[in-house]
Amino acid sequence: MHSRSLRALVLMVVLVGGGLFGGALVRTPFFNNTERLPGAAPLAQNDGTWPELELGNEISGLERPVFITHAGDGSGRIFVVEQEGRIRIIRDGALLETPFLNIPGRVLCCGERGLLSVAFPPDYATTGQLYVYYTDQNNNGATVVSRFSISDDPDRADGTSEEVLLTIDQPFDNHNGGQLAFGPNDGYLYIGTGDGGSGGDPQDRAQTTSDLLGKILRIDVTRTMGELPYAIPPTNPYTQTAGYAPEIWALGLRNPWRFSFDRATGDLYIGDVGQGSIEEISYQPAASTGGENYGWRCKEGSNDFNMSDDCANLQLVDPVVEYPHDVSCSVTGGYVYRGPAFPLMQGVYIYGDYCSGYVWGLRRNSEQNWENILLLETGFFGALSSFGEDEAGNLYIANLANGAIVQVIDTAAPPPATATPTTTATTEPVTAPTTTPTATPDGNPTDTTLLWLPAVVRR
Ligand SMILES: [Ca+2]
Repeated sequence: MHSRSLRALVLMVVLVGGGLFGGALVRTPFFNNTERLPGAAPLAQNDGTWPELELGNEISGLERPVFITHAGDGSGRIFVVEQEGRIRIIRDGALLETPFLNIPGRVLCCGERGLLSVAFPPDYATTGQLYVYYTDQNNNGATVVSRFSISDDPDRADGTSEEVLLTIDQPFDNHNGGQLAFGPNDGYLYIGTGDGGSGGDPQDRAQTTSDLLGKILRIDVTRTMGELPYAIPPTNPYTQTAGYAPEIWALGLRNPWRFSFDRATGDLYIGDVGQGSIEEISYQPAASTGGENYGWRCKEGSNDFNMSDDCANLQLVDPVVEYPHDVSCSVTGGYVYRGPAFPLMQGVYIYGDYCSGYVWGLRRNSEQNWENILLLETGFFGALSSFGEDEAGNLYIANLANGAIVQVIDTAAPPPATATPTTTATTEPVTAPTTTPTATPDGNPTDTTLLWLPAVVRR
C-alpha cells in the first residue's frame, strides 16, 4: 500500500474512472468536519460502544468484483457480481468454478460500466427469477435492467431467459448508477440511476422530473401494465403529477452507486458519489412515502453547487453525513449490520470509500442524533468497490483490484460461545414500517390512473 506503483495505480484509476471515482486522492487523517460542512455529523471517539473492525476471512479468485449479495432462499450461498458480466457463487467458503450467470457478450465494461448488480426478489425460492443491472454492449452503453430465470441447476441461471424490463439511454459513459434492491417492506424493485455523466450534470438530468436519470426508481416486477413488462406501484409519489416519470421514487441523485435497506427496519441509506468536493450518505426512513429530492445538482452534499433554474424553490433533503475530498474521494454505500456474530456492530451502518479504503460507522444515539466514526483502514486503495451481506447478515467488502471479498469482523466482540446477538445497544427505529412485511407488493396497479406515461425505453 506504500509502494509508488500502487499509488500510481490508484491515481490512474481515479483519473480514468471519471465521476464515480472522480477527484484527487489525498490521504489525510479523518477529522471532525462539522466546522467546514454544515449538516455533517460529528466524528465520534470510540468510547467502547463501537466495534473494533478488522478484515477476516478472505475469498480470492474473482475478477473485478463489484457487488456481493445472497438469494434469500435458505441456501446460504453468496453471489458475487463480476464487472465484465459474470455472477459467481461462493458456497461453504469455496468459489464455484462455473459462473451462475455468464453474459460478458452483452455487457460493456469497464470504468464505471459493466454488470453492476443483481437482486433476488423475496419470492426467489419459488419463482427462480432474478434481476440484473448492466451496461449494454450493443446500445451505445445504455443501462439495462433485466430479468433472468434459473435453469434446472440451482447453481446456474438460464442465459437464454433474459427479459429486458427497462432500458435507459446514457448520454455519457460515467455515472451509471448500478444498484438494484428489493424493498424489505413492500417487495418492489428499487433502481438507482446516475445522472448520465460528464461533470456537473450538464443536462440537469437529476432535477428533470420526466427523466429517469439521477433518480431512485421503484417498480413492481410481479405485474405488467399495458405493454410495460412491469407495473407502476400505485403508491409511487408521482403517479398523479404531470411532468413526472411515474417510476420515480426519489430524485436529485448524482451517482447512487450503492444504496441499501436496513433489513430490520426498512430504512434506506444512499451513498451518493460527489462531484469534486463532497461525498455523502443520505437517509430515508422506512415510513417515507417517497418523493424526496436529495439535492443534486443544486447541491453537492449540503453545499450549494449550481443553484440555477428552480433550485431556490425546491424542498431539498441534505445528507446525514458527508466528508470532503481532502478525506477521500468516492463514497461506497454499505449496510446496517444485522448479522449473528457481533453485538457492537448491531444497528451500525457501515460504509466506506473507494479511493482510500476507509470504513466508517454511522448510527444514531439515544437522542436520535447521528454519530459517525472511522472504524477501519482496509488498504483497498482505489479498490473498495462494494459492501455486501450474506443471508445470515454477515458483512463483506469487495476488492476490485485483487479479486477478493473479505469478511468484516469485530475484534472487540465477546467470544462466540458467550455472544448474545439479541442483546444489543441498538435503539428502536424512529419510524416503524407502516406496511406489513410481505413478499407481495401492495395495491393493484390497474387502479392507478397515470398522468405521465411510463416507458420501457427513455431516449
Ligand atoms: Ca445530495
